[in-house]
Amino acid sequence: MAMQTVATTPIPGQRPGTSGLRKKVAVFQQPHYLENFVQGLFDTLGDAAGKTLVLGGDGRFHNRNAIQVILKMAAAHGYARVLLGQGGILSTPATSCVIRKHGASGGIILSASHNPGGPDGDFGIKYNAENGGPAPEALTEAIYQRTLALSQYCISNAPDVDIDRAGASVKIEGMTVEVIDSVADYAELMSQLFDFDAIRRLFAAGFTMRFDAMHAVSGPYAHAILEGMLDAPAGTVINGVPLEDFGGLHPDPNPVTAEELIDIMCANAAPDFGAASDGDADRNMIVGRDFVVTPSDSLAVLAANATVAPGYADGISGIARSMPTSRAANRVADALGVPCYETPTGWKYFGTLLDAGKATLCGEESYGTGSRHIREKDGVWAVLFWLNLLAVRGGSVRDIVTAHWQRFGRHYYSRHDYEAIDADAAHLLMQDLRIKLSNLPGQKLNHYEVQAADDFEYTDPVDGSHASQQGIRIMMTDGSRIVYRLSGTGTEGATLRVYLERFEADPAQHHIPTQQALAGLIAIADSVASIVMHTGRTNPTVIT
Ligand code: VG1
Ligand code: CO
Repeated sequence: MAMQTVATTPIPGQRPGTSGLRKKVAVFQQPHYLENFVQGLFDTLGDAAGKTLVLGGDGRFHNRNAIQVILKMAAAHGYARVLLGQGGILSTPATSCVIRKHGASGGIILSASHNPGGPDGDFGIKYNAENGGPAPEALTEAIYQRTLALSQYCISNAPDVDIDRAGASVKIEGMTVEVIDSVADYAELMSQLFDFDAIRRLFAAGFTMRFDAMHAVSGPYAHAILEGMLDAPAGTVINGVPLEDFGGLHPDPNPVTAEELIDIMCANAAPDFGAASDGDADRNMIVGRDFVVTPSDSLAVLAANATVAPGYADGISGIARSMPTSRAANRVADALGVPCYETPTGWKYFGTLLDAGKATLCGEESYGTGSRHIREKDGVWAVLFWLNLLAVRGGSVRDIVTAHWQRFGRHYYSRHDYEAIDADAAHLLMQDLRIKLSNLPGQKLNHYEVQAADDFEYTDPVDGSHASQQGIRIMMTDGSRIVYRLSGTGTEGATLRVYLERFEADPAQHHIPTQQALAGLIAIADSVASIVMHTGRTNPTVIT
């Protein structure tokens, strides 16, 4: 075994997006590609003596190769210890949990999350800091700058290590690799937050559920917790074995891509409760019998009922939501007398608020919900929270949500995605919109009137860091909104996201199909931004 220094040259384009560096697998397979990024990361982090790194991924194609490379580079960089998920498997929330529980200095997660996998799919790498949360913008930018100045990387020439035996401890140079159970620490944390006895009684009484793991990393967690610890019947978890290509499917838990679950939940004799999670298990979709819960509503419902769960029995200090997420959570925060923070898209912006105790629950419209228990959004956690709520309150998912609307009013909400459009055309669309902003207030558009229009900017109330150009908002006098953003997680062209929201106070008007309820705003969204003209698309590729 010996350390080696390998000459390299900078590779352009290694700037992390909303959640890490994501590229096609073929890009990551290029010589030095992964190594350059990891060296850029380690150089930026500095001295690793005495430090522990957590390492794992969502099991997608290229995961196992990348794990071996990173282990050898971590050894060369001087880490004392790596906690490695067995088989290279650790969900994003489990990584956050392990970092915090074991006092690690940070962790590397190999995942492209909800993006498809397999040899022709996507791969990704993200770094989480000591608090268990995604690296803040300043750190990811420093890593990127470092990748532009590299001339070499360091790696041990040790043989590959066996990553499949939990409990094993192997040495690479001076570094110890401990292979840990991928699920245990996380499952223990869940048992501390939720009333497992009540959920066990619910299943014992005949409550039925399907959890669609989408052949992604939530499978082992859902099996161990739902069927193992909570005695849900075998077969509750479907598609529960992680596959390198997710079975050729798109591991994104929304009603379009999780079609199998939606079909099950809409069939006769559907189970009482359905849920799905994404590639790295940080997202969740909640479904009742013939009833899909929007993520924005899910956050609001959990916030309004948080005290049913033992981990939140003392109530919540505040809520944080990403800007495009609906303001259903604000109404709950107002009723509870706690603040509701509005942050840019991406979980990294919640970290400071959680660390400072300002927010207890956080959520994004993109099927992400989480809390102070870790520093990532957490799919299985959200599902357990709903189970705890159903066990305590009784009734159906539909009952709970419609009662919530009756009390707080309903925020009709939808996101229209235009995927893989030409990147230049997408930027031009946003640029044109920015030019129009100052003229919009006061304009009458159909039966709406624009009250304000801006490009969302954010100053972190804890550390003062600033983010600009985080999404264009058009706000109407009746409280309706249209938001436009370009995605920061795609790997092909650009993706335009259009977020639509309309508030309806009158319970007699709560049963309109969502797209119909939003039809007026949808038409305005297209005409103001000239979406058809810029993108050549007459319809979105995905509607959630
Ligand atoms: C999307 C979502 C965002 C989420 C991010 C990472 O980002 O909109 O809310 O935090 O994915 O989720 P973007 O930039 O494509 O809109 V995950 O589960 O892919 O790590
Ligand atoms: Co994810």
